[in-house]
Amino acid sequence: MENAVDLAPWSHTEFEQRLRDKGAAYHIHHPFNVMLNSGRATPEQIRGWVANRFYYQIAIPQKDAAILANCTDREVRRGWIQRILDHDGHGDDAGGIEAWIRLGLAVGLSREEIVDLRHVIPGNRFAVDAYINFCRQRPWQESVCASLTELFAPKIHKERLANWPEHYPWIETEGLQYFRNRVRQARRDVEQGLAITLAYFDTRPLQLRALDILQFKLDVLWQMNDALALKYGVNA
Ligand code: AHQ
Repeated sequence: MENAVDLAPWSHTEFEQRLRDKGAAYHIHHPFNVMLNSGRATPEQIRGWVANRFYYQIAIPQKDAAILANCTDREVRRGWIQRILDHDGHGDDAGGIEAWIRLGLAVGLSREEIVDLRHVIPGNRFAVDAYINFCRQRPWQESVCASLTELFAPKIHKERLANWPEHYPWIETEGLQYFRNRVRQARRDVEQGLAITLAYFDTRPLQLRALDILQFKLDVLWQMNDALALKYGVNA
């Protein structure tokens, strides 16, 4: 039987560190992503990745709208709504979904074949749908916690920006604008998401639940890469 001290909640510092430690399972370490960022991907594998990740990109504002719909806290909603504007666009800013289509054009896809989702494979689709449905059905605080895979996202965006121009000179640099935008936006997103998570998950059982939620979202991203590896192969 654990003693009472073991059941006390972790401090915010320790809880945050345990969330960050789960980064070991982040998709930056998936063989398909390692292949992409080490210059070993073929144009066909890159096009497959961009076309399938588009299904994730268009899911983001939908899952964020689901979180807003479930959220009863006006202050949280005032902050969270920015995520929808970031992806759908706002005013003169065409938004992240349009920037992702720009990436698709830069890697040789047509706008039509990106937006009609003809290249989206089942394992990718089902992983993304699991994330949207999680955010529709679970308490909004759990969906906020699930977004914290973005703790690890600035690194992966910076890796692409550093490596792709050298490895894939055939991809015009304007196509990488999405990743440039996300380095800043991910940092801002994480500030809000982490503060909500550290405050809401305030008992040891809730903190353990938070780690399981983060693992679920890590599995969503990992599964997307598994499906791509099966479909397009992974070059050693
Ligand atoms: O471009 C990404 C993005 O806008 C988001 C939102 C966030 C969420 O709310 O779940 N997660 C996320 C991610 C984006 N890009 C992924 C990538 O590898 O380019 C990483 C992904 C994430 O870390 O969850």
